[in-house]
Amino acid sequence: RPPFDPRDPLGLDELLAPEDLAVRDTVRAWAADRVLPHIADWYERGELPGIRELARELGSLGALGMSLTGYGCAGATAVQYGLTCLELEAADSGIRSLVSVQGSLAMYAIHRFGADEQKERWLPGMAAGEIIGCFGLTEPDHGSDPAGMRTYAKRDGSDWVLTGRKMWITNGSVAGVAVVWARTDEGIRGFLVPAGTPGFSAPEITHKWSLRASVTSELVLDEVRLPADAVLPAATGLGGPLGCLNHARYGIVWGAMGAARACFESALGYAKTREQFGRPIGGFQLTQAKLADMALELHKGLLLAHHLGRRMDAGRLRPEQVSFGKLNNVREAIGICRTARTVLGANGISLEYPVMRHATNLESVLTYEGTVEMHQLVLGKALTGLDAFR
Ligand code: TGC
Ligand code: FAD
Repeated sequence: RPPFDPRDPLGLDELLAPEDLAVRDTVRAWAADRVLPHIADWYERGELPGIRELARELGSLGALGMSLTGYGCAGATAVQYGLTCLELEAADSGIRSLVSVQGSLAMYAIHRFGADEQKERWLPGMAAGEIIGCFGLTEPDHGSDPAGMRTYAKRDGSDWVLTGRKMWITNGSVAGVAVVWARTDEGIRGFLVPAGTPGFSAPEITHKWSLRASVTSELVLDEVRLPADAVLPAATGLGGPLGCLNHARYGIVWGAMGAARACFESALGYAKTREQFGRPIGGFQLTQAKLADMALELHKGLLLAHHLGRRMDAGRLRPEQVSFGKLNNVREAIGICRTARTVLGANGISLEYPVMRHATNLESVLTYEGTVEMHQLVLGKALTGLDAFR
């Protein structure tokens, strides 16, 4: 029998091909070198300094638009993309967010719905990390219910003129191109708005207590005039942006388990060395119960992520199954982080350890890409056939 590995108690590594392991190990080594030594400091300062350099390095790793094909994209499998999200989020959710928004939202939208000229213009630079993208769907008054968006694009001759506001947009202030979803007389359409277009600005949102090492912005569109070829031709209706969300939510199914893994490992290491009442706290039954329960949810979550990845690679992944994974894994990950924090006692609230940082990051992950309640309602509708959103 193979030995029991506390890092991989179910033997899930055996599900991975050598090339999957190579991707995972490369990204893990990059994050250990480029993110982990600095992340507590970045987090405390509420900054992601060197974001452009980090984006270029992630581009060199092939992590941007990773499972897309052509235009300099790596053409990796969904499982490999998932492993990349896992390793990046084990460092910090902010780094995984940078990659999710770039690849699964902005690049994915252009790749899936764009004209050939739009793909040629934007995708190679985005895959290389030379151009950062953002994805503007949420508005100040329309988050869970994007169908009610107010941002409006009207035709003026062959031009489009966009007016409105987007809120909570990851990468917004550093983006060279914003994918902006707007209401038109023909339904919801997607527009490519280059940074610097007159009337367009992206002020950064500050005073966040979560995802502090991530750029989050407002997008202000004040009579932004765009040429006819700025619209994504193949996306009409809310199904366009929601289709992109499936891909990003899938990455989060894996990513959340990365944050959970980091917290579990921190708690396990701490429990074996921290002594109270004359012996390691890991020797107490109550601590062992916590560790066992954390390990259960962590590795069940990884198994689920793997299963969904295989389905995505086979072209058989349904949006409801993505909701299943996002709902379960983020909710369980935040539970693991909170339990890990208790194992660390007072040290659990210190930035010297990763648990509080991950736990507060996951508060955003719980909300973005569809809140817990939205995914419960998606599943509720799929189970009952009854729509409870309205
Ligand atoms: P509904 O009537 O159900 O659907 C409208 C049209 O969309 C289609 N559709 C989907 N298509 C593909 N994938 C999905 N998951 C889809 N869900 C729905 C649907 O078939 C329909 O198509 P058609 O052709 O019939 O018109 O729409 P609804 O208005 O009832 O809303 C459904 C609901 C609530 C599930 C949806 O609005 C929703 O998912 N709300 C949550 C919003 C959300 O997730 N926002 C995320 C913003 S981006 C973000 O957070 C990035 S953070 C990234 C980071 O930093 O990592
Ligand atoms: P609301 O929709 O106002 O919801 C508030 C509460 O009401 C939630 O608990 C919700 O579940 C509940 N609720 C709403 N409707 C119902 C219902 N019918 N039944 C039961 N409960 C309901 N958006 C982007 O477009 N692009 C981005 O890059 C992006 N990045 C983000 C980064 C960060 C750090 C954060 C925090 C958010 C980001 N978002 C982004 C926005 C995110 O997608 C939204 O915050 C999210 O969709 C929820 O919208 P809301 O905040 O307006 O909450």
